[in-house]
Amino acid sequence: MNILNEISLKLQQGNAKAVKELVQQAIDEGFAAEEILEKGLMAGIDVIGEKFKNNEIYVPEVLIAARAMNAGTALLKPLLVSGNVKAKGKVVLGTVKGDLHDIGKNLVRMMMEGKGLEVIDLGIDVPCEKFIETAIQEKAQIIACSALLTTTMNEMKLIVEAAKEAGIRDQVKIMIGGAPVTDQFRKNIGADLYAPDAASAAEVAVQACAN
Ligand code: B1M
Repeated sequence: MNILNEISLKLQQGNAKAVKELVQQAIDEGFAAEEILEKGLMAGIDVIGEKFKNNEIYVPEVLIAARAMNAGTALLKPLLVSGNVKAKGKVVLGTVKGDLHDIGKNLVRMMMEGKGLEVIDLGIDVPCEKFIETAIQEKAQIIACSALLTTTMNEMKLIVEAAKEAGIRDQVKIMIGGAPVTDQFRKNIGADLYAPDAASAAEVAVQACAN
């Protein structure tokens, strides 16, 4: 079996130790970090998501798979984040209130840092006020919000409104992303930037900070 398929399979089995070993082996064999991420780790977690949706597995299994995913991404981090890059802007990043999903957000952080942006990561379940307060204190150019649930993505609209109320709407760009989020949703809520994945999130953020 191809090593990337093996990574995907071990991740689905929640075997963090094997995932770590296989990811290291794939790195040593010369696979690109992006390929290991996409075709190994992400392929595996997508199968988990599908099974979860169909009630074939439950939260504990998903959590164990998420732990294995994190073990794999930790090894990829130094390869995805290149050093020696000068900071080009400041981003306040977090997963919105009510939402505990952080694997995608962590990838966004990795990629943004890799492009030289300074990222203040507020973590998960971040209330709207915290995003605004931190953006003001830190004079950030971008508030970047991640949401994985259709029930929590509406928090993003509240963040746009809160930025208006706080009088910082013209000083900070609001960027949104996460599996259920689309560019149409961005337009609907009046946010500025949308990116479908972590790599483009970093590119879009760098561009926005340069403007
Ligand atoms: Co949850 N969960 N989960 N879950 N979970 C999903 C999201 C779900 C789609 C599964 C399913 O039904 N198929 C479903 C959501 C349905 C919906 O709303 N439409 C779901 C559900 C229902 C739930 C619970 C409600 C289940 C329950 O308790 N009954 C519950 C909610 C808890 C809460 O948040 N309040 C729950 C819990 C969990 C765990 C805690 C067990 C665990 C999270 C662990 C963790 O994150 N530390 C978990 C997981 C792992 C998943 C799946 C399987 C995987 C998510 C993931 O990490 N994907 C997920 C199914 C799936 O997505 N296939 C599912 C990999 C990650 C790299 O992708 O986060 O999409 P993603 O990030 C992408 C892009 O979206 C983008 O970049 C990344 C790729 O480069 N991106 C951005 C992300 N943020 C961005 C921000 C940007 C730009 C791009 O700009 C700022």
